[in-house]
Amino acid sequence: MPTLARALLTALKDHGAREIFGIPGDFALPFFKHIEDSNLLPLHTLSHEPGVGFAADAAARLRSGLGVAAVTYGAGALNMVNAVAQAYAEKSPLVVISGAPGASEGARGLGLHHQVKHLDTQAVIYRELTCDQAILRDAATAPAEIARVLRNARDRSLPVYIELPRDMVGAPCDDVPVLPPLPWDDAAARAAAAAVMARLKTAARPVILCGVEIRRFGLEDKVARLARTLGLPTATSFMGRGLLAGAEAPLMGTYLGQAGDEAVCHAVEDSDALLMLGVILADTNFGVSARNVDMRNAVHAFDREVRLSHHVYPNIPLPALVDALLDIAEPLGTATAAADAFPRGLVADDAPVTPTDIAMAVNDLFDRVGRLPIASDMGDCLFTAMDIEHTELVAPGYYASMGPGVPAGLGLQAASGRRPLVLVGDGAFQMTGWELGNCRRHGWAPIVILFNNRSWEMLRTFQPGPAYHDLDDWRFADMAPGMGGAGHRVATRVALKAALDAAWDDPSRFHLIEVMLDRGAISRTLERFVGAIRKMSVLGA
Ligand code: S1T
Ligand code: MG
Repeated sequence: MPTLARALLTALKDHGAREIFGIPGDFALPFFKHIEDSNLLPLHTLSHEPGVGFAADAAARLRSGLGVAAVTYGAGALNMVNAVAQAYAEKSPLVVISGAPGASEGARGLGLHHQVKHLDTQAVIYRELTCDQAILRDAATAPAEIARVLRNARDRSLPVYIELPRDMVGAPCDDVPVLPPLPWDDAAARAAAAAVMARLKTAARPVILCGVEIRRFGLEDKVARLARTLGLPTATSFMGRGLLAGAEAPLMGTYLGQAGDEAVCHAVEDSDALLMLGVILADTNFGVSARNVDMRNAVHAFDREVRLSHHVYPNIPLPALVDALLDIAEPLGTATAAADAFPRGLVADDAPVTPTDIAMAVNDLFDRVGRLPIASDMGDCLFTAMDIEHTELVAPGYYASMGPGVPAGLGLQAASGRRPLVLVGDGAFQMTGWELGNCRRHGWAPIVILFNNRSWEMLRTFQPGPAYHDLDDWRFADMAPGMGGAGHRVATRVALKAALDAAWDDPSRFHLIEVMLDRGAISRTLERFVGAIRKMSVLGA
């Protein structure tokens, strides 16, 4: 009979996990020993738990499968709360495994190190960040607990929490079963699909809007086929950026309200039957809409529910709805993909660099070597990414935390073996960019473009004036060699192109390209985003 640790590791692998990111602590050392000895899943340790959570979340998003973050009790797990919150808000199936004190340790009447108010304070906090939890105090019930929790992570694409007391790691434990998918009523899925199709048929301007759940449930090819069959104009939400990239679909582009392409904005907002598949109804997806989407005519399929004006079809998983729609889909239009309008052809001269130049340089590189997966942090780098060729993009498009950029890039390379491009601002790099120091021992070699405007520039666009937006010039590129990488500090377009080419030509280590930007030099998307928000005067003083 295997140990509880081995049964858990085998179950993670059986449910699609392919690696573990983590930082141990004394409450987690017995489990980490099992991870290494069992060799069931590779272990990638990093330097700070926020990075562990962001990296595991990115691996989950790229693979549309489970990401795993293993940490110690208290200081470790609570350090990772923000990253898990982002995974929850953005529907990423992140499995958090935390070590914990053994059953008898609390009985001595002493406060335990890493304990907060009570021994279960951490579990109480994680109940708010996850869709299911298991505290493995009994090896007899552990297999069923683990099976239930991992099925919820997989089928609901949300984080889950597993607490593993250190005195339980070696307990004999039965294997963990892989449960069948959460059940649903196929007749209800077909009824919902029929109602959706009837709505689309009677509409004059039906449009499809694609959101993150399409990626989370591995539905891109099916949705591309659905859009092609229906022949309807199709856009992605801000968070859904990069979806259907490379799939043949009548893709218009990314809907960014008034901050984005005008034709896409009008098509989505003027639609009398907007079919939203897997879209998070959030301010970053719809916050700068010129006109609110008319939800009375819209269809919203999200979080295992289909809403069609005032009708609600409960417990309809998105995959079931898409399959049912594919069964009855017929041509309703003749939409075709929009011509590629991404800026290309960087003029390699001595002019200072702007964010749009960075997008151009990246598009030119992609034309030359093929597309790279991108991890973007929060800041103008994410808005600049809207001008980059469609490719896999992992970014905090809704919860909008700073910090994921570099660790998510490491997660992308660990999960895919492909060299990623990371886009990050100087403020965000100050938070988690130092995880680059772990690349050498893991054999990772991301190309990192650091937008160094010596500023919290995005905040300054919201609130011009205060000096607290000013940051110092940390000369990040100078620090790269000491961390095992190469650094380039560039201030002109010709130097940017040379640095990007040199980085691509050297896959042996990470390359940190520190691009000096003037304060006030922002992307056109951020400019339009802030302009639209100003018009809505939600920024206050
Ligand atoms: N802390 C964390 C963890 N996440 C955040 N999103 C914020 C604070 C607020 C915040 C922004 S954008 C921003 C902050 C501080 C400045 C980002 O600076 P930098 O990385 O240098 O990028 P850029 O100069 O392009 O703005 C969002 C609005 O919440
Ligand atoms: Mg900045």
